[in-house]
Amino acid sequence: MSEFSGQRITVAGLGVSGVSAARALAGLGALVTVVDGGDGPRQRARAAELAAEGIETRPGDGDTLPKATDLVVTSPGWRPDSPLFAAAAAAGTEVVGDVEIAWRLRGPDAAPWLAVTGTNGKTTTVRMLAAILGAAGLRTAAVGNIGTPIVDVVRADPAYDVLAVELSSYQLHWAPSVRAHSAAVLNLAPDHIDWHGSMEAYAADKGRIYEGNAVACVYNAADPATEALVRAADVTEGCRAVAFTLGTPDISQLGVVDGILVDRAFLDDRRERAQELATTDDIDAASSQPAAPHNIANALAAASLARAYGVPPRAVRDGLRAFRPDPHRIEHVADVDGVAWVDDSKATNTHAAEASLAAYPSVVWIAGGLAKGAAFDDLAAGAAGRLRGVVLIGADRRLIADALARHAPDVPVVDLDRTDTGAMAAAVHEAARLARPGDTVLMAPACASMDMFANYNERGDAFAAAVRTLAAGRGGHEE
Ligand code: UMA
Repeated sequence: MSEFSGQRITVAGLGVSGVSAARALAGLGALVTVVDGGDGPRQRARAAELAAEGIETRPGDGDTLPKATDLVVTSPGWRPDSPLFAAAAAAGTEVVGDVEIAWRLRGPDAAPWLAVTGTNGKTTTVRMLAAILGAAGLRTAAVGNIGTPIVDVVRADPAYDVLAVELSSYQLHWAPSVRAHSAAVLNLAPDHIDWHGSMEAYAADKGRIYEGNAVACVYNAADPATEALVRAADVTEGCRAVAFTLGTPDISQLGVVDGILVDRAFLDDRRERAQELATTDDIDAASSQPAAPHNIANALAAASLARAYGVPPRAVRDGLRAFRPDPHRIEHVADVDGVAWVDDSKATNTHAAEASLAAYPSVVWIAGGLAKGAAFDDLAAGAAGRLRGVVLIGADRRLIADALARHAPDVPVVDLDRTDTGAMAAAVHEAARLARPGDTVLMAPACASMDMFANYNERGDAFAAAVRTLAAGRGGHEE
């Protein structure tokens, strides 16, 4: 018998996490109703699938709490101030996320979690971590915000040895009991402020990842905000604070010396010695490009968590060599008439866009989408000297246009005034007109994609398709 058996559970959201939670809970004998504010083709298709399995669904009504609900299980994207949760609070009903359910479903011998959060680099780091754990011969999976709901793997048979878990600030907000073996916060910059209400609330939710850590709290030596979260956390007795740095590491740090990733944290004689783990050339060894600094930082964070779990140095090297980066993350799509076209659709916030804009000397920048409460002044001021021109699309493009007018008044801006899916092809056309040989056209929107696309993958695919059409017309060279 499970604690959920016979309970009346309302699941909020007919998305990836809601469907997975609903199926798992119904399978354990809970009486599940899934509600969703949307009533589009996607929600209706999922509602039909669940209804066929005997699960009640209410697409088109995300505000009404079904009668006699014992527990609400929310998908991560639902804001804490949603009317459904006000109704739950009024009724004295607990609200938790699907990650919390996954934690409560673990058996006594369940796989420990190595958890990663941060404003940027989470997905890459978790994938690197899974590659390293796999190279050590461990049965593992990269799960969580990366796209595979954790509920789907916690009760897998045969069981996993250890899980590499990406947790977003939303998921951490709704998962009060999760206690990772070890966890890392990669960096902290403003994002999702509209959802959390303030930067402080966002940071506090991120900091939850360190609560109750058993072996190591991993932070970024270059980002004091991440260290402050470690200091504020209530961890298990004996848990250590370990930092990663792009410089020479101190004791209890992992860092880089002459292109070699070294560990001065997870070896007995760390006062006298450093353990070589890999070289920077091992990171994405298949690419001809030298590893970018942020990816070296991600590799060090992944190595820190793997070493905290006891993985040998050779597996760190082998895992990093085997790792392949995600599509849509600073992905070179084609060269056309001496102009490089780069897809960084994954840059869904200003911090990520700033990092990729800084990598190119002369850029035509395609930007815009859902701003999520962000301000664009710092980004516009920092990029001004590198911008050949800007093409704006999406719902919140005016915010970027206004910031550019303040900080880069001489840069030509094409405001497409469109939010339809076809706007990306028009943006590529305008960018081609602005670009000169030697420039890079960079689609790094600094915004979420959901105003125009299902997700950032679809946005990146639309960009790449438009660039390929352009290349075919002009005889360009595709990657
Ligand atoms: N919905 C409502 N009312 C709301 C909000 C949503 O009815 O107020 C409904 C929508 O109509 C939709 C469903 O809820 O049908 C979607 O729920 P969701 O937005 O929580 O999305 P899921 O499909 O369940 O996907 C979630 C994560 N999405 C978000 O956090 C927004 C996915 O992360 C994650 O991969 C997945 O769970 C599995 O764990 C995506 C993401 O954008 C990649 N994450 C953000 C980020 O990385 O910045 C945090």
